[in-house]
Amino acid sequence: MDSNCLFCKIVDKQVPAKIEYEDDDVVVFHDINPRAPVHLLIIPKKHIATMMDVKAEDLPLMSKIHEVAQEMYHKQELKGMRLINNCNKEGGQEVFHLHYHLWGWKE
Ligand code: DGP
Repeated sequence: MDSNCLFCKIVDKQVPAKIEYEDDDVVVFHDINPRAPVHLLIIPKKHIATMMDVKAEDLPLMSKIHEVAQEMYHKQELKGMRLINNCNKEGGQEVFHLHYHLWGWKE
């Protein structure tokens, strides 16, 4: 855990969030500023700053994130979704803890 990281604080329940799903590796919560009818953030519990910091040893975690995205698709009864990662400031990243935006549409 990085004590200066907002999303680590959400993982640690120091900062409240509307949590949709949690297991040993991953947390899913609603984005505070939704940009789609369903806007979830899927994050690893492990602090990884950006997608470019993902290592080969993290590949099972990346696979898990995709599995959880599929689960959220069914749970939210979506008909379509986008899974988006903003990488680095120039790529629009504001929070430097790896996260995937799940934008979903029910119709
Ligand atoms: P990005 O630009 O990809 O780093 O997206 C960061 C997202 O995090 C942005 O859509 C807003 C969301 N966000 C920022 N602070 C909070 C917070 O305290 N709680 C929740 N639920 N979402 C947050």
